[in-house]
Amino acid sequence: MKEKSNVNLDLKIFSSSEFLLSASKIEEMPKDKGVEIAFVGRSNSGKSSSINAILSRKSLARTSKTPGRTQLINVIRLTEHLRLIDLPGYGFAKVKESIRVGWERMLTDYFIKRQSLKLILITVDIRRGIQELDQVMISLAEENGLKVYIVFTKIDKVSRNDRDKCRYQSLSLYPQHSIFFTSSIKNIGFDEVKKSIVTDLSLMG
Ligand SMILES: Nc1nc2c(ncn2[C@@H]2O[C@H](COP(=O)(O)OP(=O)(O)OP(=O)(O)O)[C@@H](O)[C@H]2O)c(=O)[nH]1
Ligand SMILES: [Mg+2]
Repeated sequence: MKEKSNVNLDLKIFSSSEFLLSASKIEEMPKDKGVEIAFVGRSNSGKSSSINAILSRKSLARTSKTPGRTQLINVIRLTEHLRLIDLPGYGFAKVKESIRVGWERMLTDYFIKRQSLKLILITVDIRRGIQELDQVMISLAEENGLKVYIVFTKIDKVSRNDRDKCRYQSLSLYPQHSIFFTSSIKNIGFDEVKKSIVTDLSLMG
């Protein structure tokens, strides 16, 4: 069992945030205390944009049109006990094999070893749906006792029908996990994400 942590909780936790550091490996991260919430997902799936939307910041987490931009673990501090983590994306084909394997190993290591990690938000570009690597990550999270949110991004790009297809895919694969439909461009869906985070953190004690 991962240890419990004290976090003072309401929606105000999202109102003041600061960029803490970028780490190239887990050893460079802050002390493994308190609670971490990590954003994982394919390159370009909208992790950094989702973090900015949740924090109502324009560019605290750096976004990019070039997939694979976030190559470091970016750590954002919300409170003394609570951090958001912007992880490098996986599945970017154009990255050198050796680098890609290194990142994937680092992600695996982080999931397994990090005591403060309690919740992961998997961002899924709604135009792509949940793919094999996403499923690998979700399984890894489950095996390590982490709570999982499936966050579909870029819903401004698809019809309601396409959105429903993803809902069914998600419900049939993962009926146990919460799903969210978001657009950072139109600022849709993030209030629900924030409320769930607050509720789940409260339940963790
Ligand atoms: N239309 C639309 N575009 C979005 C949305 N969210 C992100 N994008 C765009 O998608 C691209 C990638 O967004 P990022 O937030 O940088 O994605 P990321 O997952 O952090 O990418 P990496 O760090 O490279 O893994 C950028 O061009 C964003 O502007 C959205 O809700 N709607
Ligand atoms: Mg990013």
